[in-house]
Amino acid sequence: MRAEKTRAERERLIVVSNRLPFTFKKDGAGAWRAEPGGGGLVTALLPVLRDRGGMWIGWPGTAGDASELKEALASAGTGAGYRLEGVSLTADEMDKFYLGFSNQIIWPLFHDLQSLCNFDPAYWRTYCEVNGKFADAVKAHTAPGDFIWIHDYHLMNVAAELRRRGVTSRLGFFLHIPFPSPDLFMKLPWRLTLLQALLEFDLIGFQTVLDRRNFVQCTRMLAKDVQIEGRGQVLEARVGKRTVRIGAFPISIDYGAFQRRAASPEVTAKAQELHRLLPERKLILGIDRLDYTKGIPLRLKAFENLLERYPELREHVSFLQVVVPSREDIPEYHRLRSEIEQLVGHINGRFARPGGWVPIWYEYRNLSRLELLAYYRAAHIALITPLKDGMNLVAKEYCTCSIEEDCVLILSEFAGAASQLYRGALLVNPYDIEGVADAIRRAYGMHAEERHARMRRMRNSIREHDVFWWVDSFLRAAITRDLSAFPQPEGHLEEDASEYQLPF
Ligand code: GDG
Repeated sequence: MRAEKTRAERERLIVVSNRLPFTFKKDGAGAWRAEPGGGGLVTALLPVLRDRGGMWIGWPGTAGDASELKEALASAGTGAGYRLEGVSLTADEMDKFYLGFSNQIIWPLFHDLQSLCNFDPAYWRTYCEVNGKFADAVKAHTAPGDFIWIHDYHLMNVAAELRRRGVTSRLGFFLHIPFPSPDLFMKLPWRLTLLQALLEFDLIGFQTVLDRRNFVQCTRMLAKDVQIEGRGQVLEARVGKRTVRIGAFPISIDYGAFQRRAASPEVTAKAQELHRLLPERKLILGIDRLDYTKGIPLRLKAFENLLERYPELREHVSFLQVVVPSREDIPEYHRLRSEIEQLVGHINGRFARPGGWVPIWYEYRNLSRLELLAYYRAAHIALITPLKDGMNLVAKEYCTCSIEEDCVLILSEFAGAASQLYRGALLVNPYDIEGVADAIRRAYGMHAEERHARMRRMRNSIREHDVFWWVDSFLRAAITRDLSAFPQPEGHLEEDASEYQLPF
């Protein structure tokens, strides 16, 4: 163990993601300025990157030549405590690699929405080229012995491109979105190449055992000579002479930081202000990026169904739906926004009372951190009903910020978070409009004792398996020799559980 630790400590950690954890904007004088992006991933990786003298490689967020940003990258890196290296992408590459292959093929397909895919072969070609560009950057800035951790569906080909360039360093990959069942993965015209590319990594991490099982099944169907064995959190695949580890590592949040900030006087005051606006009413909250996977129209229909079937709840609940702008360059997202806004107008038009109650408060904007936490703290019920979601951190953040433990989480059984929070949340099928309406009614009438017990269970689980646990377990899975140290984490669904066996 000691020898393994020493080896791990010596290795630099190189993180590679589509976007760098900073955004770069020009100031009034025309100089580039870096603004740090928040987020649990950055927070969790920061101590490791600082200790090991690490580096983050990614696209800086502006089309054009990253060398223009050299100074801004260097000074942002000095401030952050790790190096930043930019990968330049042209507008055409962004169009075909990011908006095209990543977000019009992989994103819908891996979220079970095959009918929204646009299988344009030009997208695939550019995806391969851009993954090659990332591999060039990784090769140029790393040394043998570094541990290279690549993130997410934009960069699934990078290991294959690195091996082609002779890089022998150990490579890890984490998929933040779900991995689809074979029925869906088989639709992908480039399925075999992509699967073989993933098997070039040394460790492949998924959010849940269900995603890992889907990957294992696809591998068994497409790559018959690969033997996969093991139990617990991490399995092993024999790929020729190599061993590839395949694990389930549910991502999480910085529990301590969220809880502390939620308890701050500013957040408390803002949450109380919201309660004053809603006397005698329960606040139901939905917060999502604008995305068709988040199930917003069906959720609004479920709320309408609630008001229709349970008129006694009218004027006693208000639904605050925040939609955060996202991927506005894709036509599908425009259509979705119009659909949501029409539904909100329709439902408010049907039930609102002049000068009085408005059933849905709708906000289409980015919230500040303070607003976000105040909304979490103020809401009596969170309604998180994605059609499919890798994990869904909003669910974990909501529970963590509910420091009085006196509220209810309604959660889609198709969110990765359900495999961890199923004992505390009210699980729903987001396609079942009446079922979701009934869950809201149940949450509304739930006794305080049950609310506390459920919330405490979820908060304990999130505290125990926070984002630092996630980073640590992924990195240990990459280096440890003894996989018996990786039983399935307690309280998470097991390999043989399917979403249809969840307790309701
Ligand atoms: C992908 C996978 C997986 C949201 N609105 C505002 C805001 N947020 C923050 C939340 C949360 C994050 O954005 C959203 O995280 P999610 O997990 O819900 O969703 P995706 O962005 O789709 O992320 C997902 C995740 O990767 C991690 O692996 O869980 O399944 O799809 O942290 O707090 N933050 C601020 N203002 C907002 O208006 N400041």
